[in-house]
Amino acid sequence: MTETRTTCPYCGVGCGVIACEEEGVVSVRGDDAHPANFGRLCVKGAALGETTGLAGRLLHPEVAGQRVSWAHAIDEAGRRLRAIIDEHGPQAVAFYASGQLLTEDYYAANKLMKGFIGAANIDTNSRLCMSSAVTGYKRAFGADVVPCSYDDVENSDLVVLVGSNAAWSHPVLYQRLVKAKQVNPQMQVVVIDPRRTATCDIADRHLAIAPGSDAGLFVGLLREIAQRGAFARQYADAQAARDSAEPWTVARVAEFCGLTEQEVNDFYTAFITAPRAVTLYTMGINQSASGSDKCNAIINVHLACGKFARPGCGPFSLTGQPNAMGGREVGGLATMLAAHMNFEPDDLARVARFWGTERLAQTPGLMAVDLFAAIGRGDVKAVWIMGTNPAVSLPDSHAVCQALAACPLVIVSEVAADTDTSRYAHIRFPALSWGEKNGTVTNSERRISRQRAFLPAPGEAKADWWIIAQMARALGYGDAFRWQHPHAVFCEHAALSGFENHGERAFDISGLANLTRAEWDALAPVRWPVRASGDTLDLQQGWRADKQLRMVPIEPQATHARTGQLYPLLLNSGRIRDQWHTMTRTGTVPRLMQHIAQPMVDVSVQDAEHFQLRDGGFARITSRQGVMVAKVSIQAGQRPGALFVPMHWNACFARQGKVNALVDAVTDPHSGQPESKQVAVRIAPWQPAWQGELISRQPVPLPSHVQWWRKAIDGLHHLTLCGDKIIYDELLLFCQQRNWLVQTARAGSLCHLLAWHEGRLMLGLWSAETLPVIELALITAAFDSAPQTPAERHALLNGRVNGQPAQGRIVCSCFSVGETRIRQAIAGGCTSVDALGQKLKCGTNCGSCVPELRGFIGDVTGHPHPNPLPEGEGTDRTYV
Ligand SMILES: Nc1nc2c(c(=O)[nH]1)N[C@H]1C(S)=C(S)[C@@H](COP(=O)(O)OP(=O)(O)OC[C@H]3O[C@@H](n4cnc5c(=O)[nH]c(N)nc54)[C@H](O)[C@@H]3O)O[C@H]1N2
Ligand SMILES: Nc1nc2c(c(=O)[nH]1)N[C@H]1C(S)=C(S)[C@@H](COP(=O)(O)OP(=O)(O)OC[C@H]3O[C@@H](n4cnc5c(=O)[nH]c(N)nc54)[C@H](O)[C@@H]3O)O[C@H]1N2
Ligand code: SF4
Ligand SMILES: [Mo]
Repeated sequence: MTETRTTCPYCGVGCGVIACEEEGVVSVRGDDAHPANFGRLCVKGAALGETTGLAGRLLHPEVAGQRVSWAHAIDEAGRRLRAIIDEHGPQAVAFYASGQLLTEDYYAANKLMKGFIGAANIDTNSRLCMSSAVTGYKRAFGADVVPCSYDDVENSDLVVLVGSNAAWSHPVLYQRLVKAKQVNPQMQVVVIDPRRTATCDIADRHLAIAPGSDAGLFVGLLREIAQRGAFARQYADAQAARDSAEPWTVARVAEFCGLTEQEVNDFYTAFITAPRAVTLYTMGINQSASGSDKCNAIINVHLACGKFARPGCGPFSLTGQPNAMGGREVGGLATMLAAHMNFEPDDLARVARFWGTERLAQTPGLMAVDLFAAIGRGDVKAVWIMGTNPAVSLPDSHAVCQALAACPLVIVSEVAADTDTSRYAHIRFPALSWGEKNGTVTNSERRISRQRAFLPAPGEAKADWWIIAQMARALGYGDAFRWQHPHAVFCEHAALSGFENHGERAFDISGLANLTRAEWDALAPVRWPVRASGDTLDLQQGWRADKQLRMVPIEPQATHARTGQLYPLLLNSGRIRDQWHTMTRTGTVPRLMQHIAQPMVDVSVQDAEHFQLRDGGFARITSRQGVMVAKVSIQAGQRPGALFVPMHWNACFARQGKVNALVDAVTDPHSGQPESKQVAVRIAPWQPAWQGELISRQPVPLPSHVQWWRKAIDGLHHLTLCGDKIIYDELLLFCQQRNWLVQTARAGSLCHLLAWHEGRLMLGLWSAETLPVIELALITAAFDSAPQTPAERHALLNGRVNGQPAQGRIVCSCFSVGETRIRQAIAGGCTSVDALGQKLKCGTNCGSCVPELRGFIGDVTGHPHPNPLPEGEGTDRTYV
């Protein structure tokens, strides 16, 4: 058994993980010695071992869908890229990268595009995530510096979480906060979020703010700080910021934010009087057409009342992805140069000197949304996408897909064989995944940690930096990309951070530039800066004089989304606890799908009533851009007028589950970040005629009128289906064409079908007017080893094996009441149909389930249990 210290590849908390590998089986545990998590892991981190299998991996290079050698793939990609550059200039090509690349990969991609191809058209998914936060810090501090650490969160008097559902998105940091509050019950926690989230569990106060209105709250706080004489220090533009805040009285704030004056006042008092305060902010702030202003509104109040540059204080933007921060360090965004330098003459000359290039891009490149618009217009003719899935995650995804479909050259570096984006790729490069790749990542608190390989490279997959270096060679720039190991890339990056720095750039890790490979291999987690001179530059403690800091005058803006008669509701989107982004990894782990298996739409009680939505039923959500289908979940903590859906589902996991099909491509004018959190929509109930579960050995093509959701299941395909028209005939034809033996049961709207081939179960469909709850464990066992007797086969056809009843099957269709609940109620004393009806409502509408209810009651008292499928309904048929 080998044990390897590495870092979790999911969120920006950056937890240390110890990976144990024994004969290909991987298990993980938290690393006690890692200062981000001290041994803790969340459910996603704990399930990492279950994601290292090779099912669904892209393992060989492909050109036009055909497996080719690496030499061929690189040659083809290089030749086609070169032809486009020669004919149309470097601006006609682009890279679109990711905060999930390692720093070494990211550095290499940025160097190739900006330094040698000579255009700055490299942007990343961090544009959708962190770019407003970057703009906020740069405007205030003159540098992209996060001035806080996790210790500050634990050692504060007031922790404000705004637009952050840390309980689900940054779970281990949230757990540290929970613990800190237990230790220090005086600590106050305020959550500012339009909906009541899991994060509110420990909140002393939850401000259910009107969507998009946060700037009003913080600008009003700035005014209040001045009014109460708490303005501690003076900064550039402080007066202008105060002036702009003047109209934002408590009354106006309360109206703008949909809060009571009391709520606003109480929050202001808590903030101003707390000796120390930290504000944690994430996507509820950043993903807005005025996101950078919201970030500065938050930074302004921390500066104004001196809750800054001392322990337990500060404006703390949490990074989302494991290496969003590393991407900022290498200049992965189109608007920055490497090592925190900018498109300014001195910086440009310095970077060109360091890289030894005369081709360095001189002006910023296209930001993500503009980049895909340029692809759509045909201005950009080639795009290389690495480590991100823009066909899902960018707003207005229909337009993004159209752009990709029309783009003459799409190259995708991926770990997954099939993604929404890679379906458009002409050339696919197989990349190493977590556990196989080797390099560094930087977390939210600027801590650099090693991700170490502990598994062999599968198939022909290669490290992203290696693929980039090969492409550089193919394009004729090989001399500047001679690295043989990620250690060499890291040292070059570290050296650039210190190059002609003279203490001017906060990002300086030149102290790590001369690490030997062994030292780099053993590198312990370390926070930057790490300067070669050994000088410490404590970014938490007054690293800049007050006069170098700037307050930004803010005019709060309403959300861009315009609701009206046609689109009366605001749609919000974000994370669920157990899924990661576009599900390419977490969507394959059965354990992670048990929590939420289908995209839901959270609806307030009032809206559910008004739009006639039933809890557990389906709804169609429509915006000016597109439509999605989700399961209705009525939530007491949901604001009337606002809906919430997960961001995760996509064309690989559902027919119409992609929220960005609805999102308009509106962006912040300073940061280019899209307004992903507010979209004007309408909602309507949809009652499908039938619902079912389909489990098969191989994918089954489905007609476009069927809605489906993929569920994670080992070695098989499992779809939950529903639609207006039953697919019995199509399925029968599918089996017929394969000469499979079919066994069916049909009774009214109920349709069960099993297909057999050479004694093996090939597929099973269990469908009815409402979703039959099938006994999954027993059905998957039947795929492993087929039941032998006709009686067992009949029981399987019924959704239950060996005569055991399925758990939780829906019995009362009208009120969606399942067998398990009914049996529990009977055990609890409901021994008549009337009593059951009073408690659960079952049987009180159409009454067709009453006999079955009686049967259950009889069962308890020793009477026979009626079989929902009468004997003889199942028929064996052969199609030859
Ligand atoms: N489980 C899980 N964890 C993750 C990820 C994942 O995919 N899954 N992804 C990671 C990444 S890349 C990121 S960026 C982070 C994101 O972490 P978070 O930002 O915490 O996640 P979200 O769910 O996108 O949004 C947070 C909250 O913003 C709220 N919100 C929406 N509009 C507003 C508003 O106008 N004002 C306020 N105050 N709040 C609003 C939403 O209701 C939501 O609860 O999570 C990281 N962690
Ligand atoms: N409506 C709405 N849209 C959103 C958001 C939202 O809250 N609402 N959130 C936004 C945010 S904050 C983010 S960060 C984005 C995330 O959106 P994406 O970045 O598009 O989502 P991921 O699924 O993380 O995509 C990563 C891809 O890289 C692949 N991959 C994994 N590891 C590697 C590797 O080592 N190398 C390579 N080459 N590939 C790899 C994965 O298989 C996957 O296909 O979504 C954004 N979009
Ligand atoms: S909190 Fe984030 S980094 Fe830590 S284990 Fe969970 S997903 Fe991984
Ligand atoms: Mo993100």
